[in-house]
Amino acid sequence: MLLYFSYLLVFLNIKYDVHCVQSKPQGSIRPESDPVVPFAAEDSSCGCQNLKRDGVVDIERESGLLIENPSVIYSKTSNEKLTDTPTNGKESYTRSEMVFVPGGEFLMGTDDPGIPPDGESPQRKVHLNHFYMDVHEVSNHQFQSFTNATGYVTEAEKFGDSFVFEGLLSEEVKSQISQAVAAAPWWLPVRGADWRHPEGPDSSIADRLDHPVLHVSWGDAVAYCTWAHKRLPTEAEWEFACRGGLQDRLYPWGNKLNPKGQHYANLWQGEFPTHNTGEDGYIKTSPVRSFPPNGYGLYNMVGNAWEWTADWWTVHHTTDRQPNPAGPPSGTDKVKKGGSYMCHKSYCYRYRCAARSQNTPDSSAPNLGFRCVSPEQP
Ligand SMILES: *[C@@H]1O[C@H](CO)[C@@H](O)[C@H](O)[C@H]1NC(C)=O
Ligand SMILES: [Ca+2]
Ligand SMILES: [Ca+2]
Repeated sequence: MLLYFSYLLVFLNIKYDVHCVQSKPQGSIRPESDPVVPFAAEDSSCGCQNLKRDGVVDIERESGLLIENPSVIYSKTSNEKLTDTPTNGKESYTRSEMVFVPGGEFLMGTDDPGIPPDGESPQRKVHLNHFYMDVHEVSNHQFQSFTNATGYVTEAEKFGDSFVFEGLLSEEVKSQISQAVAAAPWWLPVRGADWRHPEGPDSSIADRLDHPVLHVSWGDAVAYCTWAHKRLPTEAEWEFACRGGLQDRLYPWGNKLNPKGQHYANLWQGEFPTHNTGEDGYIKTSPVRSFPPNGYGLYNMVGNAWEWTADWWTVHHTTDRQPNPAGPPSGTDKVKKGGSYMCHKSYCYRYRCAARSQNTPDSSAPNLGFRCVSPEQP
């Protein structure tokens, strides 16, 4: 914690200019050679990760939500498909549509890492068996089917709180919070914040049932997938799926972030952290079927919500060809992939297929969800 604090002090002088920090898994130490440089694209100090229940809070700050009237330049053509989420009938929600991902050999990671300390490199040959994957992030409605059927209580509900951005909170909720996280004052542990109440007790998912479920821990995600007779993808499966059949490209659709001026993912536009223009149509999450799907028919692999994977975190990878790699046998953090609606290149260039980040398994956050896979058609 002390060590962590010393990193923070680098940033914490100017309120609202502070954007993010990074903490390493407990016990590990940031190497001297790993510069802490905010606002650089290759910045390793991006805080897209690490909300920890021991009080170490660390994630990109959603200060854009403090803006009262964001200009929403709705990108119609890129979002045309967002309304086709099946909202009639529980069945379509409970049993998510899945697509076939063919498997085979692919190049995992990159030799041109955007954020070297994240262990994006080396690029390495990986062979995967085929599998089926949910076409979109697990939605609130789907998760509700699960909890209705099983009575499952999420970890955030058991803990009684989860982290929420200050900018998202109502004045009433804010006024009731006495404990802030000293090291990261923009993150507040909010009593009663959970998947049903993403911004605290006075918020609701009623108007976003087709958005990704949030505030779910790794264990919650595993419980859901198990219930659905599925499992979490390995990091390799997730990355293979993200690439959509393309080789060595940055994004699921290619190398250009905005082909023909269109948005292909729910990210952050504008200045981080002061202004989220919402140019892609969304300041917060978007429906799980928004934006064009990739070559395998998968929606929002990058952006919208981060997605848990099955693997424990490591930054050390063998260059030997690996068949169906599943990560280290143990660890402290789980790998998450894809970045979120809060990612901007200036501080969180992690909305690339090779990019990765980590959280402790009991973490829950307002920008972290998941989707499941299955070896056979369920
Ligand atoms: C879950 O149960 C609640 C309360 O009975 C109901 O309103 C809701 O529609 C149910 N959701 C699903 C997905 O079945
Ligand atoms: Ca957005
Ligand atoms: Ca996603």
